[in-house]
Amino acid sequence: MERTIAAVKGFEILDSRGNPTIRVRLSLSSGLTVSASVPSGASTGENEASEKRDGDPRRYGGKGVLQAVAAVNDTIGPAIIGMDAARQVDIDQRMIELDGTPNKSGLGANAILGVSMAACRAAAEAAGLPLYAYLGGTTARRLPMPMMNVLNGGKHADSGVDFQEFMIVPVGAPSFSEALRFGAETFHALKVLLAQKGYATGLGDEGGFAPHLSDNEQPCTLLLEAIKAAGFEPGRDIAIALDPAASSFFASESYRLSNGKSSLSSEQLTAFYEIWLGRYPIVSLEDGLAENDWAGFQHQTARLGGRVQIVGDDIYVTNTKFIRRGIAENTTNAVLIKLNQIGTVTETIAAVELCRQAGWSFVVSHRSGETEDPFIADFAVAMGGGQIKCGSLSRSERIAKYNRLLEIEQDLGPAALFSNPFADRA
Ligand code: 2PG
Ligand code: MG
Repeated sequence: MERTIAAVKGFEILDSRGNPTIRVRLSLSSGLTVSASVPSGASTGENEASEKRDGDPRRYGGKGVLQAVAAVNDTIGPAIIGMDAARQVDIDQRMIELDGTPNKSGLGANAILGVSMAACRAAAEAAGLPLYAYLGGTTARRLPMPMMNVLNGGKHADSGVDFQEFMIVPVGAPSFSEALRFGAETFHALKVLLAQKGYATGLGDEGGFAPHLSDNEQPCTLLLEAIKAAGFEPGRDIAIALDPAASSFFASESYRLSNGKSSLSSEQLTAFYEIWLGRYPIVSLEDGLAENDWAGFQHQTARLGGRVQIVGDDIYVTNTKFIRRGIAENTTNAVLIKLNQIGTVTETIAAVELCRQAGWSFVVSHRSGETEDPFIADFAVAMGGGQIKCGSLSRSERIAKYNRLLEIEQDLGPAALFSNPFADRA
């Protein structure tokens, strides 16, 4: 059969931080060859599927991925050669069995995901369909609202700001391409503003600015100023989304904010966010609390969930086991979806399906260490959830996703849908 997997080859490439990651090239018996590349996080959840790194200090400071490459070439390849590339569930299941561990630490989630994505892309191409239509069906046509991380802090920058991501969300844009324009114009206005105020305009890991600021709130006021300077109205045209990534400043049972020199309980931190909701047009709050603070999240969702989207990232790690608990306990009202947190396309789609069943929203997401592979752009359209976060308006590994979404918008023509996912919360 033309769709039969004929060859699988993994090798080391570099990600956007200059660290090794894995690329898989997969060929079908028809001769068709595709590749897929795996991203890597910095603020990782402790329950994420395990990314295999060599730990050999003589290569890339221990970050080499030659063992994961060997897993692809010596173990996974021989086991899936001969399989139909369109049998995604079977291929993913076969790799899970070969791995034999609960967190994919046997072969490495990076090895497994590279093959999973490559098989998916090969099957789409063999079917003569763009990836978004292959995965999402012929009626997949919703372009996602982008959340664009224009100010980077936390583990993605060296800026003294505890909170990791300050994102702009062009809720008033009529189309994806206009949303991108709103974002880019605000990004440029922000640069001018930072320069005028004497701040550095160097970039953080996700392509947003990373100035040294005096506290965690200053980024929000700067965003408001930049939105206005670009000629938009905060709230109506462009709203704000936050990912404090609170696991990264949680220690010894409290939240430690370096700038304020304060140590807050989970309820105090939620009260702090509540004040911000009154001051800024915030539509989405991701990882406002730490990954094991289930009770804190439940309280936060009860208190703020009617006004703002409460997104769980590190707490769920795209794993249906944790998302199911979250749904049962009303822990949040939305989930961040990252393919490499769980390690296969099949399991990522299962996480999305669980959100859909519960009536929860979900946000398809990049990692802070990315490659030029735009897989998640197609994936977001296929899943139809209407939200994506893939970084700022600079750095090609981020722009690759936006440009692919522009291409999909062109492809769909007048059939494309785009709307404000937060309209009912306004
Ligand atoms: C996050 C991600 C992506 P990282 O926390 O949501 O922005 O960061 O990839 O470093 O985990
Ligand atoms: Mg996050």
